[in-house]
Amino acid sequence: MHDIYISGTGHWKAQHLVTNEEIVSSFNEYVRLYNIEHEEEILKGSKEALGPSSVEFIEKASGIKTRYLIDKKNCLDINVMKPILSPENPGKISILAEMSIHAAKEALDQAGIQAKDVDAVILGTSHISRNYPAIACEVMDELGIEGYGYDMLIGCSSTTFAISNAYSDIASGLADTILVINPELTSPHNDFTLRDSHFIFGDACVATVVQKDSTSKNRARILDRKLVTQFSNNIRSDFGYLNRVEEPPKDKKDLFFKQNGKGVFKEVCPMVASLVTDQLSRLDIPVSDISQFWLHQANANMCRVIMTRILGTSDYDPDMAPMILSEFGNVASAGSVLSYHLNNNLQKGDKGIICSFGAGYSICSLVIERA
Ligand code: CO8
Repeated sequence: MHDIYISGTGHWKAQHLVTNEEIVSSFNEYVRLYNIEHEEEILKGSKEALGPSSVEFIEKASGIKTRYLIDKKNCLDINVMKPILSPENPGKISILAEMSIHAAKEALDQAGIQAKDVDAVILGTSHISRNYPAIACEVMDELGIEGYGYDMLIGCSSTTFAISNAYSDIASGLADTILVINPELTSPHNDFTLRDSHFIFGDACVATVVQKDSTSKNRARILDRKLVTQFSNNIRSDFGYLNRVEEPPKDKKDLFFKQNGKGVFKEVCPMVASLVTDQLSRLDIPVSDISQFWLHQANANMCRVIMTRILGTSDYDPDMAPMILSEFGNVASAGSVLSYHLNNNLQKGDKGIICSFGAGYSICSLVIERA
């Protein structure tokens, strides 16, 4: 059996930084005007008044301070409250492919290889912009990669599950080098008029080179993978091709990302902690041997609860579990690998864990060792 490595990672982030102050100010103005416009119905009790958002709530409840969005102006414009993008068409490169290529080039550079060395592209994401042709095929065409490629979706674990697929393909002899790409353009699917979630998401992309017998100076050997899914409606998106034929049709608002955030928090934290603890015990690796954890970036409190359960103490160095979400917000499946990409302090022989958790539910933990 050959050793299989993460030999390089790369990223793309949207151009515009949006602060909590900016997003709250736009939301609260939207709320003020909504409540004036619907004053009569609110007084009659046929409509509920909307409540204001607050910077203090967001920072305390989530740990998020800023996020990068692809179209700040329109997301904050109270008459628009969404990004506006030009139509996708066969004559131009798609937006997801564009983000992907940017991140892929950095990952290839870091791995010290070229596009022609890649045998396959696995593109995992929470939302895909079209059904076919696969964005992976478009990326391969643009970069000059020959072989096979496909798109896959498993919510916030799309990145780690894609890395695991790459590992399996390499282990089985199907490929030697696989480029995993995870574009997460979340803002088109986020309801910026909803107080519970208007602040959560950011737009970003990561790419990872998974490779047999890598000689990259950045390489980390994948020691183990543990994956689990458990069905839950607590994080749900009903947007899909059946929307067009549903009778009665769904209200547009029902098609966005929706979650029962408290339910997710309560159910997922113990699942993640026991999955990682069981994995380490099966591998006979004491938790004290793990130098860093790059956890899914959904909520800072959630990460702290999970770390406390895994370590058995809340007294740990924050660098052990870097929190990029304060700057990037929740970037769906890109979060754990983005955290690894930006905060990898492993020295030769050190071990770390990349762990995602999210919609599905879906959880994946990858134990790695710096070579
Ligand atoms: N400002 C002020 N008050 C607010 C706000 C706000 N913005 N939002 C809610 N409140 C109010 C609530 O209405 C509530 O009031 P009341 O007590 O009167 O009912 C009160 O504050 C407390 O609300 P919550 O109980 O909901 O607050 P929490 O402390 O639970 O925090 C969070 C809410 C931040 C959502 C938290 O529950 C959380 O982060 N949970 C984890 C969720 C999670 O991990 N989700 C996974 C995310 S999904 C994902 O990662 C990928 C999905 C795919 C991408 C989708 C792209 C769009």
